[in-house]
Amino acid sequence: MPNLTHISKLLSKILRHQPDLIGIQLDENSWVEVSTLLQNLAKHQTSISFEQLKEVVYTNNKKRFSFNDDFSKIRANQGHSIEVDLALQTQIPPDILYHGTVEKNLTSIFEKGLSKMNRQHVHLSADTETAQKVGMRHGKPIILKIESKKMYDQGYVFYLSENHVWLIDSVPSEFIHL
Ligand code: HQG
Repeated sequence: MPNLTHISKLLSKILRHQPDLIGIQLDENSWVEVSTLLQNLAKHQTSISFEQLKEVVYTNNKKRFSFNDDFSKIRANQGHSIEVDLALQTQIPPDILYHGTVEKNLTSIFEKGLSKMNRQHVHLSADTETAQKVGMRHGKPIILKIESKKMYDQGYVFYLSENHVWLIDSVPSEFIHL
């Protein structure tokens, strides 16, 4: 059986970006039947058991996936590029949230603000360590401070994913500081 990290990466790809890679469809809230997922993975050279799938979900370092209450469905908690409605609850953010990026993006970010690019939301975190890790995925990390409470007070809507990623449509540059 492939290792857990490999399965997790494959699941991220399928459940956030390309369900058609293994011939499945997500429902409008991003769920897919666990049985369909496992059957179609098996058809595509990745036979894993329900127990192994549970292990991936529960040991995942960022809690990227969730089951529904009766374990019949699974979905990715955030990070989608395909259009889904995660039915997220709006939340009051802390005073400051953080965004990890890299230097080459800064001119554009300070000109246009933060955009969701290929994803459904801009991703922010409550701690600098997470922002550091997110930035590091693109190169030498730079951490931006976002005046989230001020934005909230001005009517911007914030969501918090199941795995504690703060999500928002966009962040205008006036609220972004180095
Ligand atoms: C940048 C991972 C130029 C933005 C992480 C980032 C996260 C701009 C890149 C999640 C810009 C997009 C998302 C603008 C934004 N001009 N560059 N106006 N606005 N950018 O990967 O936030 O491990 O789509 O700074 O942990 O890096 O997959 O977003 O550098 O939570 O679970 O455009 O992905 O989660 O890159 O990461 P991404 P992200 P997983």
